[in-house]
Amino acid sequence: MRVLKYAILGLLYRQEYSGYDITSQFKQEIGQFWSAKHSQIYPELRKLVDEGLIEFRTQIQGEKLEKKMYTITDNGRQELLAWASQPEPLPETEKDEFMLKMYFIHTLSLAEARALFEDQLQQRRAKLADLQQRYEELMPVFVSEEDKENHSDGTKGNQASDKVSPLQFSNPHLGHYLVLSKALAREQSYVDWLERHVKLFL
Ligand code: FER
Repeated sequence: MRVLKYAILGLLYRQEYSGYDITSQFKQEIGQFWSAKHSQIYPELRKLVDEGLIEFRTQIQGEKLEKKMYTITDNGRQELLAWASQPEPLPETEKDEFMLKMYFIHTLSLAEARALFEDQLQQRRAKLADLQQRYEELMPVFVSEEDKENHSDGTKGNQASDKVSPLQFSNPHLGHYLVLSKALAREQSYVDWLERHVKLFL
């Protein structure tokens, strides 16, 4: 399935973007949880135009530079909704090469096993810290307008440490919040598991 097709339609669902904007979105945001080959984006845009799912207008930039600004068509919106509303089967088992090494842990000496395990713990902690930082940066947009009004005096709520979902379905950042909070939960659980077992190697 051309999942990239839906990722592009999803981006264009809310607003107009240039090919460059779409590539940036993949680098900065979507690419954090959905890897795509950036070289595939322009061919995919061309295909979507041919299929009538998106269209573009040419915008003049400066003296002679032109850029294509893409928008979704009604057909594109329909295809996106047909895809997004479909129940999603579980993905194939995730390939975590570290876990394969764990399965074969007895190929290593105790010291080698400890080094491998501790290195993984360090990397997972760093990743968790990055995600936590991202979450705190985004906290202001994750808080509903209603909550902002209620707590504008700063007496309670709106702390990044409030890990309860402050969002309503109507919040346009709900999707981002869901993806990011899932990543946080996953990394926290990975770190917890590593910390619980590191003593096996001491
Ligand atoms: C983000 C930063 C990180 C984000 C997602 C991630 C959607 C990570 C996701 C993952 O590791 O699964 O802003 O936004």
